[in-house]
Amino acid sequence: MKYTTVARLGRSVIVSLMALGCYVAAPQASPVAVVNAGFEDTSGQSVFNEFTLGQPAGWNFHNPTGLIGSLGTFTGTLQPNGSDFFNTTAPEGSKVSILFNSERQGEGEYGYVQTLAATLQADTTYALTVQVGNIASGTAQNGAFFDLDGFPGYRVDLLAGNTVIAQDLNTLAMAEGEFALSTVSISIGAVHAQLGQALGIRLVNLNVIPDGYTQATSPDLEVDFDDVSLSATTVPEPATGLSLGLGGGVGLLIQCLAKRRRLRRLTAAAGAERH
Ligand SMILES: [Ca+2]
Ligand SMILES: [Ca+2]
Repeated sequence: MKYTTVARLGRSVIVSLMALGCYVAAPQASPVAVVNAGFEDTSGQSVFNEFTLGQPAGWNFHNPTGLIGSLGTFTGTLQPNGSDFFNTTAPEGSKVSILFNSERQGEGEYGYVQTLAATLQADTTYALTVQVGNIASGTAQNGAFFDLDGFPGYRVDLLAGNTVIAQDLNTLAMAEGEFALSTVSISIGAVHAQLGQALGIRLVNLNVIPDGYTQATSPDLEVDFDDVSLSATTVPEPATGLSLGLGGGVGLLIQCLAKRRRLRRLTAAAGAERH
């Protein structure tokens, strides 16, 4: 059968389904709550020039090699002014999170992790987006110069329980002073080993020394994150969705017609009983 014929038939089936009142709405993406998703809540942190230093509210540390807490490693936020460090202001709100170190370059990854209230659901597509920034060298408000040449790499993990179910492993390449949007998505079917386990988001500075440097000569290494967003879209059951193929659409049309015939028979029977 030619494609155009199939397409025409497909349209006819959909139009017929709608005319018969069998229309099924397209699935809608629902936001999944993330605490302090834009790092604007700096409560508990100390102010240092255009930075705040400490642990962002709602986020725990991912600290497998103990970098966080050691000399020269700083977490918290930066308020980019659009000229120093970044070519723009923050992608969301006025602040971005920082993962900075100047002493332990190349000694393992570190970052932030948040366990969400939501749990992994069957028949659902998840989409996680995060702005990732490659901070440029610059001078802070107190006149201190920071050499931030190069980029140490990043990773964004979507977790269920302790298991990574999807990730972006450093696929973006940002110029100095630029942000780019990382997207991680996964469709969960009827069966998955982590169903019901708490979802989580992990944002990582890979802390890899840029080419051409050693630890002794390495610039300070920093990755910035902002505007974390997770959505969940329920995937329709195969028998009821409009995303099914032509054969499935015809099947649904037949089901719908049969249902209408049954209703008509019941209505006629009820009418006959009343007379
Ligand atoms: Ca922000
Ligand atoms: Ca840089």
